[in-house]
Amino acid sequence: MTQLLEHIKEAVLQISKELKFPDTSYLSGQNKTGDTQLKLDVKSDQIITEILSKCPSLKALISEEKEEALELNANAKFIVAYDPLDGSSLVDVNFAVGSIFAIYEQKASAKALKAAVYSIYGPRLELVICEDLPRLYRLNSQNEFEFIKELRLENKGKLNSTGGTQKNWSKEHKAFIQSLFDEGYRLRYSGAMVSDLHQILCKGGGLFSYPATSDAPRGKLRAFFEVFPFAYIFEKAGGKSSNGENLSLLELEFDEIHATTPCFFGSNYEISKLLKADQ
Ligand code: P6P
Repeated sequence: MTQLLEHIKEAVLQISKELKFPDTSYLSGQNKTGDTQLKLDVKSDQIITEILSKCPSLKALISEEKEEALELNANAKFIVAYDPLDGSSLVDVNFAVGSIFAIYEQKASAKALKAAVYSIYGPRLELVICEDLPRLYRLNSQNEFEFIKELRLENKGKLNSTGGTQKNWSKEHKAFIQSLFDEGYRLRYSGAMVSDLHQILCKGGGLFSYPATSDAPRGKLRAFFEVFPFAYIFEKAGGKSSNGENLSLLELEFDEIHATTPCFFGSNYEISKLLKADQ
């Protein structure tokens, strides 16, 4: 695991350099879930593939930008599923974006998750590594990732990060979201889940939601490399996750590597409130 984490650090350092003077133009193609691809999406994917492929403990790579899994070492231990540049469509407006990594042992399954990692390419380069607890690291002036603090969620937060197009929300979801605003929650939504979830983790709590919508009945966010790693991190931080009905997103199982699911991540109070509401 240590060797694999070092390769991830090398890859995110390389991507952060790429983002300093990026080519923000689009390619003609789309990825498997229909997102129009930026040259940056493909470049970030190439960087991660090239660097992580050097790691002997890696069995396979699953990427938002690859149709199929890339088989590497058949007898190796780990499978890494990743979103190479989450929120990439926001690079042209200079918003913080990031890379998300889920590290599975032997099988890509939520129950086989051993670690989750994400980077934030913002005013500073930060990295959260979660095996037992989410630990925040920041790149220092010696170009090393320096440990800053553990991330823990309070029982109740103040932030409400509301994904999806509101006109496509169910009336039940709209009523639930409004009930949080009526309690004084503050809207915090950038359109990059990695940054929106990082803010909730760093500010001690709240709710991030990307529900089933009329235009995305199975949700938009991808299970293996977006939803499962953040569900793992939120639950290790003392919070909860749900698909709107279950008690944890990590109960879900999918065969299709680009499967999506409605998802909610938050402190205990907000997820408990969600499960009592009629979603
Ligand atoms: P919407 C970015 O493309 C992404 O995959 C997530 O990072 C983000 O939370 C979501 O899509 C934004 O989707 O439909 O709210 O613009």
